[in-house]
Amino acid sequence: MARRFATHERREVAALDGIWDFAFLGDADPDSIAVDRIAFDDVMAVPGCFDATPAYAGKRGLAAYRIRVHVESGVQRLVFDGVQHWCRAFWNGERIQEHAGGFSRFTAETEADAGTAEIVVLVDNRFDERSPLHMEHFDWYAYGGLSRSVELHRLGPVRIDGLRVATESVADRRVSVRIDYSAGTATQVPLEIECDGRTVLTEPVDLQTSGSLERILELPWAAPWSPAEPNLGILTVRLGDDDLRERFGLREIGTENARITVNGEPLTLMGVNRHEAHPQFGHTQPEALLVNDVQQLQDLGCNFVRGSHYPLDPLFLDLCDEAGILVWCESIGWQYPVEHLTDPGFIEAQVAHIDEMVAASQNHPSIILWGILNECPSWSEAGRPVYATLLGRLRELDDSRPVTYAAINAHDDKCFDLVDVVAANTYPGWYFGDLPDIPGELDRISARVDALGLGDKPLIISEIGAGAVPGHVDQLGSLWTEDYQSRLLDTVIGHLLDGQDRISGLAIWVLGDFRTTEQRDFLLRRPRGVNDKGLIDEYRRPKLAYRTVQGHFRGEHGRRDQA
Ligand code: ADA
Repeated sequence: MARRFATHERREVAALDGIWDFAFLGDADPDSIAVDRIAFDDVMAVPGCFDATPAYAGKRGLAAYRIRVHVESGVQRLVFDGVQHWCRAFWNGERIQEHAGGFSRFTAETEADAGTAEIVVLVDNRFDERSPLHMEHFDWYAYGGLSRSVELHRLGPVRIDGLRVATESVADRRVSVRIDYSAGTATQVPLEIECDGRTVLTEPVDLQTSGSLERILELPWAAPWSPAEPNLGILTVRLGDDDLRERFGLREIGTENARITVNGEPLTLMGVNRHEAHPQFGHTQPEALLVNDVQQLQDLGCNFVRGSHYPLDPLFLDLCDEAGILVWCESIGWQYPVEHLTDPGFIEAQVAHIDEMVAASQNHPSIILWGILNECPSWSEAGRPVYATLLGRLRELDDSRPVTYAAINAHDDKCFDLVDVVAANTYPGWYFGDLPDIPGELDRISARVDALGLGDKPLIISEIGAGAVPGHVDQLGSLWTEDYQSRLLDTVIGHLLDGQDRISGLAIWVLGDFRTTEQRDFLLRRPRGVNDKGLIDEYRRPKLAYRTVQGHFRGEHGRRDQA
């Protein structure tokens, strides 16, 4: 997959991105498909979303993708960076993997003889019980397809399955490294770790059939990562004949006096939410689009972006690491009903998805917050155990970052005590009240959090905004005009800059316009079928509010002024 560094030097890796054979099978039941008899009558780009192309626009159903590859004998690992949103993978007709849930990396393995192999992936974008994480009422269009890159890795008997690099101490330039491995049998192999071209460790290690190796490394030359100085290091691990490279940043995230800190420096987060969507590419994020988006985040003066509402493209995270943009990364969720949240199958799927999110993204220094379950029933007693379970899982996997969720109604919320950072979505001046009500609403949220005895926790307004149909103006500056959106955001940011310092983070809803669900009640509230609360439209053209926000963010809260 397109990354900003090579992830392997020794391991044989083939990028399978390109044009695959394609067939749209529509309403078919995947269990009834004879994979060797599919009539592949079309082609499709990988990565890509078939239902964002003109020929299959808006289609829901089963689709089949096929590619033929030449392989040497041995264990083959397919690495999928994201498939929307259910799939079943076949290797020469044999089923090797099934996966539900888009936006997260998973793998499929098989042992193969040398020769040409045929890989077929059945992909389904329908909403049903096979995909408990995806629901039709979400306020975004759930595009289908092999939406992110696919790679084929050839593995030897000893394989590195995962690598975690975590800062132990910035002052002492110390990191901990955990290498997850598997080996056919118990064996002894050399372990070498190199950082920034210097060998930092060489030793023989005894491996079991699978396990983890943990080491502490001193890297006296390494410069810390911060938003102002986003210094990055590259760590190469070689274990037997396998290897894995990861990029990391030496930095510590904390919370202190109701603020998030990076390397002990308190921050005010000023930024936006961002969806990974484009009218022509669906959830696929072409490299040029990612560069565009990061440039616009920088141009706006954002030091913060919330990846709403699912795990992010690895290349976007690479670019944020380099730009020093701080990221809130969250698991998929959007107003799941209580019954959904309390279903054990759903919880199991969320835990698996969180595990995949953390495994794929944990080494990005730009990620300063893990989040879960956007706007779900954290207001209900029934929801509380789910929040406790999922936040607990995040802490278990990674105790180096604070955890949070965006609450739909801060005034009734019942789970704020479970998080490290409190976050509230609110739409004064849009879904309720008028422009003059905005300051009072922000102050009331702050007061409620303090009244709960949580005055020491940072508080982020994780969504706030207004719809603006691109180019729409009128003499009154009424709802849906660019002018109204601009005035609303001016009022919000103006209040926060005018001494409201209880709130230490803001993520405006939203960077770019994006297509919403096809559900009729939604469409009636979303002109053009688009959620148009963007500062830019879906083709990234700035609206009036872009300049307003930029004026504020680049002034007192300019990105480079932080940390
Ligand atoms: C919610 C939700 C967003 C979006 C927004 C809106 O806050 O979290 O995903 O739907 O409302 O535009 O109404």
